[in-house]
Amino acid sequence: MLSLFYAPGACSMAAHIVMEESGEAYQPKRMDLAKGDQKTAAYLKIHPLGRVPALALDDGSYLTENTAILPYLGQRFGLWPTDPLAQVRALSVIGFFATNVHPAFAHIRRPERYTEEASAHAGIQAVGQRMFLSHLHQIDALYADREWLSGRYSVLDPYAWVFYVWGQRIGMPMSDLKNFTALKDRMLQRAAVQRVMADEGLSL
Ligand SMILES: N[C@@H](CCC(=O)N[C@@H](CS)C(=O)NCC(=O)O)C(=O)O
Repeated sequence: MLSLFYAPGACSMAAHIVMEESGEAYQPKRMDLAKGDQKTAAYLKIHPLGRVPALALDDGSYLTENTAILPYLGQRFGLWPTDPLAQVRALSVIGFFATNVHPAFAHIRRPERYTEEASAHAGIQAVGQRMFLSHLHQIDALYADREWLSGRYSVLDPYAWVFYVWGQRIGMPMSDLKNFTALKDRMLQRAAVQRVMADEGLSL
């Protein structure tokens, strides 16, 4: 049985939604990031960077990084494209999310990751705000002509949804992003998303 290490409101929301969509029994392992659950010696053996998500696989080994976890779960649960070109396009989107959109948000929320000079934090956060907003517009454009990023619902959509939640949380002008807001509304109709929101204590 799979186990998912996740934290409320974190990027692990994507994998959490996918697990709930799957209908497969799994062990949810809730982490409290504020308390430092991710920095315990036991968890650092699972994820040496001390981050969520992490997935414990059926054979007892672990998988880390959204770039690997989401394609793995997508392939396991039929939430991943089957056409070879569509598959690499999906990887391209996941790469964009993991290496551009998420780090832009980290510049805002975790400037201490980027400098030891507290006086430089405001500048890093300002750059992060600009980058994150510009990426939210890029995501909005991706949804301009489609309901789901891959043509049909896939792991890409819960991952995109994470950034909508974060944008809302930090007061970005999310309602200006009509296509992305429509995606958010479609996601809110899904029972799996409703269950994850209830479990993680989220509201939108
Ligand atoms: N590249 C990683 C990023 C994971 C990550 O940064 N997770 C955050 C939550 S969104 C975390 O665990 N932060 C805890 C910490 O920094 O102590 C991935 O995509 O899986």
